[in-house]
Amino acid sequence: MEQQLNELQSQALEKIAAAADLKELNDIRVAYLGKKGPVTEVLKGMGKLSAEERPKMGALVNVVRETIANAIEEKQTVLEAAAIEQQLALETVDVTLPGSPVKIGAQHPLTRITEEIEDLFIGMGYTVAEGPEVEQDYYNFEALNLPKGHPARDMQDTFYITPELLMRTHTSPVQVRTMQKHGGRGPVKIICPGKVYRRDSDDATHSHQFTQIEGLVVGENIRMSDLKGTLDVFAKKMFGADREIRLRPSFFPFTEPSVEVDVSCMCGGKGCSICKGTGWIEVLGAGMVHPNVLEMAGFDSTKYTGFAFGMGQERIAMLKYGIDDIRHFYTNDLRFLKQFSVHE
Ligand code: FA5
Repeated sequence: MEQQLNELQSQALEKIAAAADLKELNDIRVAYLGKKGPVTEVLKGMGKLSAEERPKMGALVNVVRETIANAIEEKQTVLEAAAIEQQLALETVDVTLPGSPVKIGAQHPLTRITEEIEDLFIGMGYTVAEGPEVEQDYYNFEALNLPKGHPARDMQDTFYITPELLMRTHTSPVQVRTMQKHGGRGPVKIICPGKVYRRDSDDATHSHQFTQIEGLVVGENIRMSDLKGTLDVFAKKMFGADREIRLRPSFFPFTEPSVEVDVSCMCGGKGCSICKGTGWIEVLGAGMVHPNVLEMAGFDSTKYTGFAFGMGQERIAMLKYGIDDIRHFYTNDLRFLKQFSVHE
C-alpha cells in the first residue's frame, strides 16, 4: 500500500508539472483528490489494515494528499500569472501604429463662393436678405414692371405651380419684398443670395436650377457711378486687382438704364478660349432701379433712386476656378468636390 501511495504521488506530481492550463490542472485535482479519486480509494481500504499499520498509513495518506494539494496550488499560482501575462500581451495597444484617417468633407464650391461674395458686400455695409423660392407672380414679375402678357417675361422661362404661383426665376423679388418692408423710407442696402429656377435646357453653361445673388441700394442721390464703383471693387476683390469692368447697354424691365457687366479676361485682353477671343467675360446684369419699381414698392421716385445688380454664382465660380461645365456643381462627383477641401 505504501508503494502504491508513493507511485500515486509521483504520477500526480508528474502530471501537475506537465499541466498546460488551469482547466487541465483542475481535472488533475478532481482525478487525484476527488471523492472518486485513488487517494480516497486508499483511505477506504484502510479498514483492512492492522491496528499498528493503520495510523502509519493514515499519516502517509495525509502526507501524499498534502504534497499533491501543495503542488497543485503552486502550479495554479504559476498558471494564473501566465494567463494574466498572456491577456496583457493580447490587449497591448501599440501607440506607435499609424491611426486611421478621419475623413473631412469639403465645402461645396457654390457655398464657398456665396460666402465669399456675402463677406465682400457685408464689408461694404450691406445686409443679407432672403425670400421664398416658391414665389407669387406679383413679386417675381408684376412688381418688377413686368405685367401679365409683357413680352419680356419670355426672357425667363418659368416653372408655374398655379397661374399665380411659380418657382422664382431670379432673386429680384427679394428686392421688392425688402423695399415694401422699409415702408418708403431709405436707405436700403441689401444682397439676396438664393436658389432660382428656369425652364432652361441643361448644357455646359445653363442649368434649370442655379443660384443668384442680387444687390440693391436705394437712397437719395444714388447714381450710376455708385453702381460702377461698387462693381469695380467686386471684380477686383473677386478676380484680382488687375481686372477691369466694362458696362454695355442692355435691357431689363426693372432697371433703366440697364447694363450687362463684363470683367476683363485673365488673358489680359489678348483673347483666349475662355473669353472667346474678345478679352471680356460677361458676369452680371445691372442698372438703375426703374421708377415704376420704386413707386410700386412704396418709394417716392422723385426723392429716391437706386441701383441693382444680379449675378449667377455658378458662372462666377466657373470663371474663378476655371470650371468648364456647370453640371459639375450638381452631379456630386467627389473627385470634383474634394478639390475645394481646405484640408488636403
Ligand atoms: C436676371 O436674372 C436679373 N434679375 C438680374 C438683374 C438684377 C438685372 C438686378 C438688373 C438688376 P439674367 O437673366 O441675365 O438676369 O440672369 C442673371 C445671371 O444669372 C446671368 O448673368 C447668369 O450668370 C445667371 N444665369 C442665367 N440663366 C442661367 C442658367 N440657366 N444657368 C446658370 N446661370 C444662369
